Amino acid sequence: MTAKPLSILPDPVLRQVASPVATVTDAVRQLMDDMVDTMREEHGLGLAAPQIGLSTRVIVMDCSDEDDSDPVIWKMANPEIIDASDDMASMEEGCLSIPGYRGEVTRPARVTVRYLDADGVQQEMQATGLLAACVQHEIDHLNGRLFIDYLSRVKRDMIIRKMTKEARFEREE
Ligand code: GNR
Ligand code: NI
Repeated sequence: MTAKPLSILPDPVLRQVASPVATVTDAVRQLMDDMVDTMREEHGLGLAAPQIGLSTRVIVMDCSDEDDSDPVIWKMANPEIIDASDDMASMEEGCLSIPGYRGEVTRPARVTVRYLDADGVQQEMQATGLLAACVQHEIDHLNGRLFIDYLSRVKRDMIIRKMTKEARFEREE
């Protein structure tokens, strides 16, 4: 059990475009497991590697589709959205890297994602509902994008300003 410390806005790692995984090695599997531990400790529905300071294209999720009865742990390397519905859905989102803030985000209601699983085997998943919002939120992290980028400029700038002030305060303490 190795939960890692979270990267918090305005940490620049959250704004970098993460690099693809070349091969799913034991080190990548170890990273996936550490991310699951971190996600659970922080009570998140998902986590992307940049959130623990690593600019690499790995995500994990602990959420299910509306029609899935039992929760599923997803571990993905190099996830890619290969299809998205035209119809959109709105959901109140939060982010472990932006603690204390939430906002309504509108995204495609259904997506198809291609990824490598923990064995390095290429898979495709179809997601709707919370899982669809979650996987898009995590893939955004790999592209340096955060849920606040979907809010109005006023809201986004307010959150960035407050989080930047808080970070400065914590450094000076
Ligand atoms: O815990 C989380 N909740 C959440 C709610 C709606 C849409 C996406 C998410 S993901 C988030 C955890 C997180 O920050 N993942 O990057
Ligand atoms: Ni997040």
